[in-house]
Order: sequence, then C-alpha cells, then structure tokens
Amino acid sequence: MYSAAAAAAASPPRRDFISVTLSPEEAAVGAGGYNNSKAWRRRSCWRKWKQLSRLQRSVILFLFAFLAVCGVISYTSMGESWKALTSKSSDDQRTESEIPGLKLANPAVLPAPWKADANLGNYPELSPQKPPKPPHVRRGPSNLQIKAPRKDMRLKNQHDTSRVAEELVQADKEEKTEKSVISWRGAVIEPDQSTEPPSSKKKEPEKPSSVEAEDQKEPVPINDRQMAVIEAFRHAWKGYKEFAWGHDELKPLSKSYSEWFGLGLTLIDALDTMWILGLKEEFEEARKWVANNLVFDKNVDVNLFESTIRILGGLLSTYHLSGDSLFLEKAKDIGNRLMPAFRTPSKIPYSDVNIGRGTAHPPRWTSDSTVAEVTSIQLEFRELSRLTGDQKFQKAVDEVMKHVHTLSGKNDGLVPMFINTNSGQFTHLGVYTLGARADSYYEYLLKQWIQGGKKENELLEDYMRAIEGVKQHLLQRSQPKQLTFVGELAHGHFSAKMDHLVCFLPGTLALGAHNGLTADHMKLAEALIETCYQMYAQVETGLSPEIVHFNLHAQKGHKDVEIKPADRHNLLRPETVESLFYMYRFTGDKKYQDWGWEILQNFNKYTRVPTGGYTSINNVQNPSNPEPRDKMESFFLGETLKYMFLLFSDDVDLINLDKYVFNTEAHPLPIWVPA
Ligand code: DMJ
Repeated sequence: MYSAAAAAAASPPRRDFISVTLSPEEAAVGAGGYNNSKAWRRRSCWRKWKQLSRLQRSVILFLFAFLAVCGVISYTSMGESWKALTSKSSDDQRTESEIPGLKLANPAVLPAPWKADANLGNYPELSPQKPPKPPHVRRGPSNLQIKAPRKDMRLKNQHDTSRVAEELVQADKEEKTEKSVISWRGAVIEPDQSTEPPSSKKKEPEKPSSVEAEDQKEPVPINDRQMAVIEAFRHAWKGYKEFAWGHDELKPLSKSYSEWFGLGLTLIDALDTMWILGLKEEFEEARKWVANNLVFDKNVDVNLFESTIRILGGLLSTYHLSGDSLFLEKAKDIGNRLMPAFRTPSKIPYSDVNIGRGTAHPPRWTSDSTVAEVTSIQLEFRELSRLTGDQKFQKAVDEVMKHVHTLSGKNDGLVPMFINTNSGQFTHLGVYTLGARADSYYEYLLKQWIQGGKKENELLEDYMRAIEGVKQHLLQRSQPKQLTFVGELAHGHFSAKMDHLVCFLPGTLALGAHNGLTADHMKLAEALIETCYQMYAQVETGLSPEIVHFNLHAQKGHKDVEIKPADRHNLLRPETVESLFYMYRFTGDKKYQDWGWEILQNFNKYTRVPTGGYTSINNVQNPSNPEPRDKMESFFLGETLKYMFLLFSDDVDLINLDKYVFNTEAHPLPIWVPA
C-alpha cells in the first residue's frame, strides 16, 4: 500500500539553504583562528552582510521593517489597557512580615444583639436591628484597581467573554519567576501601590474590630422571612438547651446528645449566628457556658480541620462581632493546642490532634491527610496570627499552601483528594472532584486571596486555573432540562455524580466575580445555582439528597436528577442556601430568596422535631416517612440558618461582603486592608 511515509523515504529530502562563501579570515575561524575582539566581530558582520545576495538583504531588511511597525502598533494599542506590574513575585509578597502593614477593612462591629421577642408569632414587636455604618469604610474591593464594573453594578448583566485562565496560563509560561500582570477585560488587577511595604519588625497584636460606629444608618427592619428563621433557630436551640446543653450535637428524637470532641460544638458553632440574629438572651447564656465550662485541656483527639473551622473560626468571628476578649482568649488556647498537627516530616499536617497531650497523628489506616482539610484551615490561622501578633500560626498554614502550589499531580488546576504527610506528595492520583475531600481547597484559594487584600497572586492563579479545569473536565449538561452540573473524573472517566457539597461553588464563583474576576464566573454561578435548586425541587420532599447522579441522555419519564438508595439522606447541609445568599446579595434577584424560602419550609415540614430541634433524615424521596436520623449537625445552626437569615435580608451591611469573608463554616472573618 502506497503511503506518504514510503514516498518520503524513497526520495531524498529537499533542503532549503543559503550559500555563504567564507573569506580567508572566516576560514581561519573554522580552523581555530577565532579572534573575539570587537573590531573583528564588527568587520566580520559587515563582510557577511556584503556577501549576501541582493534578494537576501532585501528579505532581511523587509523583516526588520515589519517587526518595527508591529512593535509600534502593539505599543500604542496595548499601552492603554495593560498595566505593567512592577511588584515582586507573589512569593515575596507572602512573607510573614507583610502582615504588620495590614489593617482591618472595617473597624467592623455589629450592634450588640437586641432581644428578640419570645413570642414567636409576634414579629412586629421586635426592635429592628441597627447595623452601624462604620466610619471611613472603604467600600468595594480594597486594593484592586477594578476597571469597568462599578461597585453597585449587577454582575449578572455583564457580558464579558474574556479568557482569563488562558491569559494566566500563557503569562505563567512566559514568566516563570516574576509574574507582573494579571489582567482581563473588565478588570485590571494590580497590587495597590499604596500598600505599606512589608515590615520586618515584629508586629503588634491587632485590636478587636469591635469599635463603635460613628454614624448610624437607618435601621433595616427584620422581615417576616427573617423572623421565620429566628423562630426556626429558637426551636432548634430549645432542643439543644433542654437535651444536649454543652455537648456536641443534639439527638432530638431520643432527647439526648452525641459527643464528637466533647467541646460543646453546636454551642460554639452557633455563637455568631445568635449575634447576627439578635438573640441576646441566648447569646449571653452561651457566653456564660464558654466562660465557665469550655476547657480545652482535655485528653481528647480532635480533627484538625473540623475543630479549626467550627471552634477556632466560631470563636474568632464571635470575638470580632462582639469585641469580647473572652472569645479571643479561647481562640488562642485552641489555636496553640492544634499546632502539634504541623509537626510532620513534610509539614503537611496530620488529620488528628490530642489537644490535651499535644500529640498529633494521622488516621490509623494511612499516613495521608485529606487535601481539602489541610488547605481549608488557613483563613482561621492567618487571622489568629494577625490578632495575636504571633506569626507561627500563619507561617504553618502558608507553608502548606506554598507547598501544594508547587506540587505535580494536578490536572489543569484540579487537585487529587489525598496528600501524604511524610512525602508531602499527592496520593491516589487521577480522581478529581469538587465534592467531598477537595471542595474547600478551591473555596479557600479565593477566600485567602480576598482576606489578604488580593495581593497573593499564587492563590488567585491557582483558583483561576482550577475553575478553568472545572470547565474543561467536569462540566456537563443534564437531560431533559439541560442543567449545568459539576461531575467527577476518575482516571479519565467522567461520572455524572455531584455531591450536594459542590453547591458551595456557585456562591464562591459569584464572590470571585464580585471581587473583579471575570464575569464568565458569574454566568457559571447562575447556571450552577439553578442546578442546585433543582436538586431540591425535583425531589419528593423538596429537599436535596447528599449525592445526585444526573441523566446525560433523555429518557421518557426521567428527571434530570437520579438518586441512588445509599445517597438519599439529607444532613441539613448549608451549601445551596449559602450560594443562594451570595447570588441574592450580588444580583438582587428575588427568585433566590424565594428558592431559599421553599427550602426553609421543607426543612420545617420534614425535619423539625416537635419537642425541639431539627433532625437529619434518611430518605428525601419519601414524604410520608423521611426516616429521621436523630441528629442535628452543628452546622445547621452555624451555617444553614445563618445563611437563610442573611439571604432574606436586604441589608448589605449585615455582614458586608466587602469587609468580611466567611470561612467554610460560615463564620465571618475580617478582610485585611493596607494601613
Ligand atoms: C461544614 O462543616 C462545612 O461547610 C464544610 O466545609 C463542609 N461540610 C459541612 C457542611 O456541609
């Protein structure tokens, strides 16, 4: 059979060449008579030029002229829209000495919680909340130069088709060591030149952010839906108080409790929710328990991630909202007790710490840690350093992020689920998800970048690249409704499986877009939140299961969402409500409030236990018997109800998203800004 390869082999290869005759001197070079003097080199070039044919010279001259014209054109057209970034690499920017130059975006304080009316039906008697307008607040992104989108612009109306990730990847290829510009249409991001240079002095501990506001804005009255959230919270709290006070979780059916760490998990997780909801009495009672009964000097193993996001995060945010130093003292205590987790060969922390003994260890069956766990403790430890002036907390967690940034084994920014604490390398390569074990890695890339004043470019790069990875490998559309969903990839095989946990993503994407990232992200957020809502709406109880599988092929009588028997449970998780909150804040589209309202009603219908508390259920597909599990997770009070309350609020200053960043357990922490 005749083939092109055979033909190529038969005929001698054709070569294009320019013949150059060597002069005696040049011949001498070949013979070893090389003379590197300037005069010799000049002479030699001139001779070579003269030896070229007229055609050859014309071609070269034309090329030079062409390049010069191109240079002039590109200089004039790009000069307007591109800013050269003269800062050093982001690595340099992330030194610990940078922190002293940072201050709170807002000497933020919410008003002391007012007493909500004990009469649940008597909403109008409640005094309205008075969120103060902090003085000299810098509104909008703090140290970005954002062009185009105004602060109050509804991002959903933007039509930005720029290719951010491609630009980032391209820029990275061109500049391996020094990244100077991250830019895309609609937003040019550059470091704030007014940022104080990092100081090498040991920083002073930060003051609490609870400073009285100078001018008060008009109070925004609590509306009926918010009141319904307050009522739900009180009902949950009633069960906890009666049957589980000071214990980790309420078991509302058996009217008892379960212990995980034995640290009053629900109570601590709920502190800032009570503050935000204005439940003064409940807050004061809980504060008393913290003051008198919360003791960390206990021979108990805790999970580093869970205790960081729930306990450390909860204490820090409560300290910021209330200004009460009790919570900072407790935060310092638990923070110090968690530090032994970082004593590993690779500095990738172990999953578990004994907070009484000061020892840490991985799970019994492996020396791996979960990637999401080791990369989602940074907001809290960084804030603890800022507040205490002790850099060791930030240093430990920053080191983890820097290390993960350099690791191989990623797939277009997507990370595997496990990392080894000895080698520091990813393990179980080839499986990529935005669900369990990887989810909050992506969330914390963006949120750390926001927390730190949008200067840590490596975090932003990793985030942008990962979202491109999601688009490239994990996005699909379901049938029949064409819902955009995020599936999983296992060794090259796509699975149409999506955890409810992934529903954090629309909110995170929207937060990024609000902070100046490409409007493409907002469009994706809009598509994904619709999908997350459908994960509730297409189910018999109107509550989402833990995991869904989407139909990729239209089949008569089949919905988009399929549920496997093992995945039918609902743990009262917050992710969809969380994203609804962000979407409403940034778009003002009331449909997001309405969707959240439906969800709250279904929680009330199927998970509320009459004697107090709410329960996880085993079967979202059976409205006549959803099979209560007899457990109320602490995040129902820490997150789900808090995000519901915020979703139904029209007060953008009730946890202003330009001043606070929520940790992955819904505890708001202040955004740092330059002095
Ligand atoms: C919470 O502890 C946090 O939101 C975490 O990021 C994921 N799991 C639960 C809620 O689903």
